[in-house]
Amino acid sequence: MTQTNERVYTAANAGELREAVTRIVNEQSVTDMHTHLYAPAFGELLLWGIDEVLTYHYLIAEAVRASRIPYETYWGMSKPEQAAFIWQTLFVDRTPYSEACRGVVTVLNRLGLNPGDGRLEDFRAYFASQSVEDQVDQVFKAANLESVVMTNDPFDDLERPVWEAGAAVDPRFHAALRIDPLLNDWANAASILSARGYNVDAGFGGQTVAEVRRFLSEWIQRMKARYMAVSLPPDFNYPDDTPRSRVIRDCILPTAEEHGIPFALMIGVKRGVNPALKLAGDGVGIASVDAVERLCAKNPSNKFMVTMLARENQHALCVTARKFPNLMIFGCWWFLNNPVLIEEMTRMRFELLGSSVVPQHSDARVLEQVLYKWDHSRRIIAKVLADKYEDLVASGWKLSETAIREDAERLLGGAFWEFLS
Ligand code: HDL
Ligand code: ZN
Repeated sequence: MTQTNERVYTAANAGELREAVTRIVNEQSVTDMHTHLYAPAFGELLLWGIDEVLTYHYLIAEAVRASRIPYETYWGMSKPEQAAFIWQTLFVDRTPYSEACRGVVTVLNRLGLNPGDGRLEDFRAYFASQSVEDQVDQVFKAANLESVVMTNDPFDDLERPVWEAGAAVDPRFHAALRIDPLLNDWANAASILSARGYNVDAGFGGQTVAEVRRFLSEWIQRMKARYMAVSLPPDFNYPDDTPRSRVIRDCILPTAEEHGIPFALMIGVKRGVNPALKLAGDGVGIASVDAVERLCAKNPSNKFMVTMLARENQHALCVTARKFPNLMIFGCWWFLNNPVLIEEMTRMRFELLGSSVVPQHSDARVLEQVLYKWDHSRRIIAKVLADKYEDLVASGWKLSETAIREDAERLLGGAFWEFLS
């Protein structure tokens, strides 16, 4: 609602809108609802610093492609040698205008280091002078982050002990329970759970369903998980006669409903299309939005958050979100996290869903990446929002700064928290 004597935008002063939208979007702190960051309590699992920024798997793929370096030669190098190789290949020998490369330039620039003619040794000296706690504070402040959601995997042998030791986790780092092995590698996950004392067998005999639900509940409570999440291949279908559908139907959905948390599905990843690239070796495939429709239609008391990896799936996913209030779509995931596709998807979502969408998440794996991922995305979100506002006031609407602020708050975290509540 409009407050007295505040600025109001109409067709007459629409030219001033863009500046106001940019200012307000930049001032609005963000909840980054899907990352691979970890609170400092998780030690080495939190990646930060220039060598980690440069050896981001997106850049490994680009450097290996550009140089045609034999895989074993690259993997035989130490982390600093890999970082130096990537810096030389993508930033010295070539112009770094790809999105992942430009991201490194933005990170260095935002930290006050001179990417243009800076040397890797100078960057390393800067990071060596920082403590991880100070770096977290500085980066969260500079990126204007309110908090992030981690990706927490109880099947990970490095991470699990930190939770079991009851470590105090920085409240800016929320947890999400990630359960890919349970849904994508059932037989192996069943034997792991059985070895850990859950009465589970791959044939779903006896107490299996109840025991899988006990496992999920224990970890949701231990982590205070905001949601449960899984990444799924392009051929994901629901329902079908696979163990995946059985675990979703009998274990995940009733447990998510019991705890009042969403189930997040990230659909369309083809794991290991080039195993030699390791983490950088995953690809993309067009998936079925029909499965999302059936999940949402059959389970009206469950909440679903969905992001899909293929550009070709985005319009149908927006339409499906219009059909199901228990579906929140989110982010421009992975290979979609590039300006051309972020703009296309954000425009489509604003025109079909208004502010009832989570337009972006960072997927950051390295702390400093939030600096570029949010700078770059805020710019595009502000541009598209200003375009839509200009269309709106041209149709006769009166737009207050309060309304712009409320929209920005909803888009940069509010819609996510409202959906969780
Ligand atoms: O499965 C996921 O959550 C993906 O985001 C993968 O972690 C992927 O490797 C990635 O980092 N994408 O940005
Ligand atoms: Zn991710």
